[in-house]
Amino acid sequence: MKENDINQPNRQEDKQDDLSINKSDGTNKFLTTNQGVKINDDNNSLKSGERGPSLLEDFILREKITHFDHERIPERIVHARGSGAHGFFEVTNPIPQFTKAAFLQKAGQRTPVFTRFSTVAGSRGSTDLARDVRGFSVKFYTEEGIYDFVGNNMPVFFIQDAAKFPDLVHAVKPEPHNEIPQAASAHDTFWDFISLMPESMHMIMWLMSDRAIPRSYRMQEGFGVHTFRFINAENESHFVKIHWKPKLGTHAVVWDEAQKISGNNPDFHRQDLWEAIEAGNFPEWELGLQIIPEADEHKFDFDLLDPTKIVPEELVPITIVGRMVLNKNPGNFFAETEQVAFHPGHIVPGIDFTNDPLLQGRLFSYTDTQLSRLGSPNFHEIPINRSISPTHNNQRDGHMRQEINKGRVSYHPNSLGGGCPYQAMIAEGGFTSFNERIDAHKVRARSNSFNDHFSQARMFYESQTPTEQQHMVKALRFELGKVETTAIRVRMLGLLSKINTELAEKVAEGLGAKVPAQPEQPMNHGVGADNGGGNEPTEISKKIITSDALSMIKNPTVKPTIASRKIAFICNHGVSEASVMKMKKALVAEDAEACIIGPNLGFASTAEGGEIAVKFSFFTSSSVLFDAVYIPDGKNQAALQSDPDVMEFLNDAYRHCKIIGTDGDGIDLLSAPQFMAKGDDLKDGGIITSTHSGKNQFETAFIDAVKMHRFWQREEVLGTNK
Ligand code: HDE
Repeated sequence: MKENDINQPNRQEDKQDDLSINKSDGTNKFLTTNQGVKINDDNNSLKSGERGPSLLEDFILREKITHFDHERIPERIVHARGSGAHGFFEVTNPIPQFTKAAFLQKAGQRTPVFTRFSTVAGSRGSTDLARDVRGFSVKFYTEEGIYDFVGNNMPVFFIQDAAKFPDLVHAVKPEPHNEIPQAASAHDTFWDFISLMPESMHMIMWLMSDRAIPRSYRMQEGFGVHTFRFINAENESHFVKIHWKPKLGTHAVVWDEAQKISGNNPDFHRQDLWEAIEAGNFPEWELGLQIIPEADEHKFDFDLLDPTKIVPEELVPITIVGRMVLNKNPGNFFAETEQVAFHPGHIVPGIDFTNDPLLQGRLFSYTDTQLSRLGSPNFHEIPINRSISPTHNNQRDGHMRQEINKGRVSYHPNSLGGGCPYQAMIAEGGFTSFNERIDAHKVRARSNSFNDHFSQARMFYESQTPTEQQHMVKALRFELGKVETTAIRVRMLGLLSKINTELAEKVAEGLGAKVPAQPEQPMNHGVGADNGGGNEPTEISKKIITSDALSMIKNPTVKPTIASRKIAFICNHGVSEASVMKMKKALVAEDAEACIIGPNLGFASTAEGGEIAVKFSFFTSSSVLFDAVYIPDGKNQAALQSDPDVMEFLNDAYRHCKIIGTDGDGIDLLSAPQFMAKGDDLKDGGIITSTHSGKNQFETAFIDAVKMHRFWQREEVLGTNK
């Protein structure tokens, strides 16, 4: 292991080399016990006679079964379901003026990372497509030790104080008496809690938006949520909000689609991440920072320490400082993705905390949880968690200790060990906390500056396009529609009316309920029994603005790309090979994937007398697993109308506002009235045909349409926007 030297940044290979120490491969090796004894018969236990009882002395059987019995560890209390990948972070715009963190000093400098994405509420085996927040954690193996970014795909949180976290999680998890429902917030206990927690309203707006059902882990943003501090070499502090911006843009599926994906492929996001990396479509994000001088701390009409607030990008623009590329799948899910242990308290010199009371509580929780999950204070020695800059200290022993510390000295100060390991001066990289002045009474209370719970919730809702707003209305109708207790629904309608009356009215209409004239005052909310102070909502701030960055459709970072998108080619026997190949070539040139679907697996015969390989059949596949549909030319294409699986495929694609392209006679498959108004009049501009687009530009017209992700105007035709 090399000495940690900030002039010698770690390379991605350094962590891979470090992991390789623990890798094992049984190829061309004898089967052995854990004690290294070669096994002669792994199929039969030792018995007293061929038909007799097994013998206790069978150490091979005992070892194998015992190990198996203990294979499982407790899943994460939250974020149990996740997927991870290796990669690197590269500085594009060094910021030594803001931080002395060694890994952010030089353009082109790379740091190995391991990144894990997750849902929050569901168990390890639950669906990827739950309506939920997504965790976004990045372990940076820097030359100064581990820095963990432990964020979410939404920039705010449900609660303002760590004391409420166990309550929040108890409320959202399956109800304790019957453990129903799995990976879903649509149930009474969650909305009971939320309806009594006005501070959660901003987060609820995000959770009810399509951000909660991403198209892919690769197409979601990441946010640090809390305000952090960056400290430079002069010990000056700046407040920082941390963002990850996906290179592929931020995209979601629609709720009906999400539910169907959960049935068709509950591993949809996990598989998407895995396959993209295997195919060389390496997911990439830009790291952006909103940097706020210390002197501007009180400049905003919200508190920078309040994790239910964002700093609108219009007020403080984002500075891009680097990029993260994920380019290597884990070799072993358990060893890497399951055993990785993130902690917002893993920081390096140049990064520090603020007094956000949610963050402060997290600083306790993450080590504590690893003790029960991974079972020992030595979890930092597990290969995926191991720092690749050297570690030396006087901590000793404990369960499963791997390190063999030399010598008789395990204390500091010492003379017998020459004073080693010695403390580092600041100039030598020694960590010091930011020297913040604190002069206060000890109180169990919350600052009044945390009291405005509705302005930013309203800003979020009013920044969305009508399509996105309608999706939120429907999400709320769905979620509250699953709530059985009427009083909870009504209480929620009261809170929604404080965000936007039209929103509340529309949700109420779907629920067959009335918005209460006077929203119910939440019980015991944030107020201690005696102090009378606390956190009652105040009047809404006057300075409401809208922010395009909050909408996924208007977002200025929308990227015009179809890279890695999966396009379903609907092919009957007799399909035109020329029509298939021309579109396939155009898509591959854009790094998209042409997925041939046919009546049966294997091959489809072509009009030209040849065959094309068929990877999916209409029976094994479903439209929700693809981004768009292409129907190539071919005399027999229309005959597929008699196949209910094909029609379900097309109806779903149409309903989910996907782009459908047809070449030549392919359009005949769409002759049903749900696609065509009359004759050859198309129902909408999301159907791109070779005749309408002009033969030469057809492929380009189709690709440009797919770049829009979805043809949302179709919802008006369908009436699904009601
Ligand atoms: Fe976490 N959170 N959290 N959290 N969190 C955990 O740590 C906790 C919060 C986040 O991929 C746990 O190792 C408390 C906010 C992610 O392994 C646990 C509070 C944000 C992950 C824990 C919060 C997060 C976790 C469970 C409120 C976004 C998955 C297993 C005070 C900024 C990390 C574990 C991974 C995991 C506690 C709130 C993000 C129990 C007490 C806010 C991405 O320690």
